[in-house]
Amino acid sequence: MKILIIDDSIEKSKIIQRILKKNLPYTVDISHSAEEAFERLGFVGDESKSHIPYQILLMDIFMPGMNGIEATKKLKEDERFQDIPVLMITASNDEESIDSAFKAGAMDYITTTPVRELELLARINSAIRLYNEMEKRKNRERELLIKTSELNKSNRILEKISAHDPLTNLYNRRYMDQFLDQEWAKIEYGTHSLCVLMIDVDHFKSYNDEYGHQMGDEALKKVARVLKETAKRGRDIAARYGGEEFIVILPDTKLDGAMVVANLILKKIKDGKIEHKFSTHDNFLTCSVGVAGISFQESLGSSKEKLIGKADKALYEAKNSGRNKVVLYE
Ligand code: GH3
Ligand code: MG
Ligand code: MG
Repeated sequence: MKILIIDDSIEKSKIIQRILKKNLPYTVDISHSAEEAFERLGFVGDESKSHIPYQILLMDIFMPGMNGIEATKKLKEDERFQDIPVLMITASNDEESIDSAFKAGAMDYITTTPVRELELLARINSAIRLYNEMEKRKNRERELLIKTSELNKSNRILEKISAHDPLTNLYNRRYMDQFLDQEWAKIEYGTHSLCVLMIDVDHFKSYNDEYGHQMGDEALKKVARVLKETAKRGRDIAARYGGEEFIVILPDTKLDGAMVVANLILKKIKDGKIEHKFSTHDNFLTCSVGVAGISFQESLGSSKEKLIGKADKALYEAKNSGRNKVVLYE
């Protein structure tokens, strides 16, 4: 702890310094003017300096040049010095200047005609206590800030985890449900329809049986990548519905647009040439897609479950009529 006495009176400052040094284990320095003190404090010159070399200031009210009230006001306007306790030194109980000193930001004052040792020490001790309390508070605030930012980070991670499927990194069913609710609420008169594609990998059980579960997982990841890069317009999302079934939601999209996306998915998966001996198509992995859409008019009195049900029916139709194809619900 370092204390700085700022007083133009050599005699008075020495008396105060002697008392403080005799009773406290702290360094006590003297500056004979506000200007000199500013230099010691690093207040002038290097504005970026964050380390303040003194923790308590004793400031004479009346000094030639800049007086103590002005000096206190200037210091307190600087964020770095706002929490440093400033004790005013005054020869008399001049109410007006004491009042201005408090307004300038002083925490207390001592009268020095004469200097009373006990009173001086009591005031200094309460300034030290105040300083320590403020330091503790600042440390707690810093810790809290760190904790809050760690917590925000964990929350972001948790949010991501709770919305995504860990294998494919696509959205999961939970998120898809919420998303569909939101999009359902956004369907308005005059907008295009809201479309959904249900995608199911063909003969995937036999793929697993033939190539093993790990290869199966890799194949699902590849399918997921195709879905993600194909459903990429505006608010489009792809999600894992469960197992080897996926869903793509295309908000504000006409049915013919949804058919384009569905056929593109089919083609890209075939072009991915994932070998599958028991496939119905050239020994490569394929999928089937059911497409359904709903316009504003149709959405009245309907529900998102019904929309998914239609896409599911179309998918069933695609499976029954040979797989590896897109079927539109009609
Ligand atoms: P269909 O052409 O009629 O869709 O036949 P299918 O064999 O694909 O359909 P079925 O529902 O009989 O089998 C789906 C298989 O998908 C069963 C399961 O082994 C596999 N599967 C589901 N989830 C996963 C997964 O996370 N990883 C792996 N490797 N396989 C999975
Ligand atoms: Mg399947
Ligand atoms: Mg299935």
